[in-house]
Amino acid sequence: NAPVRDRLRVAIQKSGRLAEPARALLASCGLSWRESRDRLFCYGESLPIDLLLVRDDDIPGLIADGVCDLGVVGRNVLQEQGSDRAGNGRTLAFREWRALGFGRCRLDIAVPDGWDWEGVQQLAGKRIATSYPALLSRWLVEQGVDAQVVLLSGSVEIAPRLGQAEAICDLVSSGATLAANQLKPVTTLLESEAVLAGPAEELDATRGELAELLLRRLDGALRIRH
Ligand code: PRT
Ligand code: ZN
Repeated sequence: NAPVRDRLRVAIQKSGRLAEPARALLASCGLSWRESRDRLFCYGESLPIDLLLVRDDDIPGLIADGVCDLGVVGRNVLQEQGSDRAGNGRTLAFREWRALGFGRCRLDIAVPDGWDWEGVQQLAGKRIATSYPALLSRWLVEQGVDAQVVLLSGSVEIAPRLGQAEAICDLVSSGATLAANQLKPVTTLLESEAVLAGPAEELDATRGELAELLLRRLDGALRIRH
């Protein structure tokens, strides 16, 4: 059994698109921290709520393992890892607690500019490059389309030009990256934004109360923003 913790631990991205907005949102909830020298851990000063600074991809697993209580992560990452776990028959240990309204993007299918798009059946028999294999596979099954998923960890948008795939499934915000690669978005699998993720089951009493307090302040801060 893990030792009892009486402080709440929140994982956020160390660097990247969600790092600063996540800190700013938590600061607007009245949290303040003292940073450790290695900048991986921030000790909560105003409240017993600490930050762990990590890769976004690690956040769902840290919550599932109970290393962290909460996390700020893209819905795309949370759902990808959730679908992957579900596909492997594991119980879902984390879920979305709140949508946070920043880091908005879409997970889209994009095809070469020159295609006349007639619908998802056009993807049958094609190769689709993505970093989101679980979400894409589930969507293809739902759509009844038999296509091949090609897993790439990055630079997905150049896969069609390299001949690795005919289409891609990737995050899009402005669309500039697609356009620069002669691709066009044709359908959306997921509308994403940063979310507060937490365990699927309740926290113990002490951390549960801290989480409640944080949620109340968060809801107040989010109301003011919108
Ligand atoms: O180092 P670490 O693993 O923590 O970071 P990362 O590089 O995996 O993530 P990061 O910082 O790039 O993104 C973190 C989260 O931001 C994502 O999981 C999304 O939830 C969210 N987000 C919002 C985006 C975008 N918008 C976005 N546009 N993540 C990535 N992109 C990429 C996209 O993949 C494409 O390459 O930006 C490019 C497209 O942008 P446009 O504007 O040209 O369409
Ligand atoms: Zn990442």
